[in-house]
Amino acid sequence: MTQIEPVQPYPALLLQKDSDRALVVSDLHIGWERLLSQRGVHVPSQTPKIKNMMLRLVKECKPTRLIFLGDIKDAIAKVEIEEWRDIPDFFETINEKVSDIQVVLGNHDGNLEPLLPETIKIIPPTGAIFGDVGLFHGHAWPAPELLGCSSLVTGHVHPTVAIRDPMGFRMTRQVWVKAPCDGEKLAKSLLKHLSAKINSNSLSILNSKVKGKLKVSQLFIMPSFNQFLGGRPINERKRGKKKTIAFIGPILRSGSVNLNDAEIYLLDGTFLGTVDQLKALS
Ligand SMILES: [Mn+2]
Repeated sequence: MTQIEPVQPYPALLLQKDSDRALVVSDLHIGWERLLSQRGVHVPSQTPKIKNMMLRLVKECKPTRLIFLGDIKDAIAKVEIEEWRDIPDFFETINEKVSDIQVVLGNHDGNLEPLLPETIKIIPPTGAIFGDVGLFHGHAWPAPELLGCSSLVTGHVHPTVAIRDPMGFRMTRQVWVKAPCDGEKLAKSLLKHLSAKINSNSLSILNSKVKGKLKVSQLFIMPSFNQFLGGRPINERKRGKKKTIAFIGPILRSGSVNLNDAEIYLLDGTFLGTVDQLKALS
């Protein structure tokens, strides 16, 4: 059994299996200030704040491994000048505290490799496994092996909840999403996706690989570690704009994740209700 526990009140997850403890964070988007600066608002680098929060968590949780679940960078393909400075410095400092660091690549992590110390293990977007938990960023399909884990963890959508009060004011908060996931439906969609890419012989091998130990039954979506970022209100009533649909990634689009019945929690652990219940408030 792998224990899965949000670290209150942080956007961080602690996984425990025997004496192994993995601390998971997602969506740092280091260098996001550049967007402000391009529009004429200049603020100092916010990376020290992200770094300090990380150091505090490491001290508190004493992890044996750190897993970054994608979108370390903010610029999608390019490497901006701020990132040349901030990203190596961030990882060198953290690496002094925890030697085992894995980075699962997200959609913003083009050309990230040269910025990371050599000791850091880079993992493709198809994801990593820790105990009974499959971890991937969420913009791309996971590897079939991950479906043999009972829980999946992703980031990418920066989930928030939006609540409108009787005065008409709207507040949004970062949230955790815990959604039921139909493993068989997910396996079928994944195999369909793979069959378009590979020949039928390797497909039958994959088929047996997934079916033999299909276990996945729930999906956790992590809040972004960078708390300055905007997010997508998970209880939004109107969806359907092509752009949003494309953004949520293949696993949420596959129809195997029951978002309506997903449980929504604030970072301090407060249970708010299901997405369906919260839709009336958005
Ligand atoms: Mn992303």
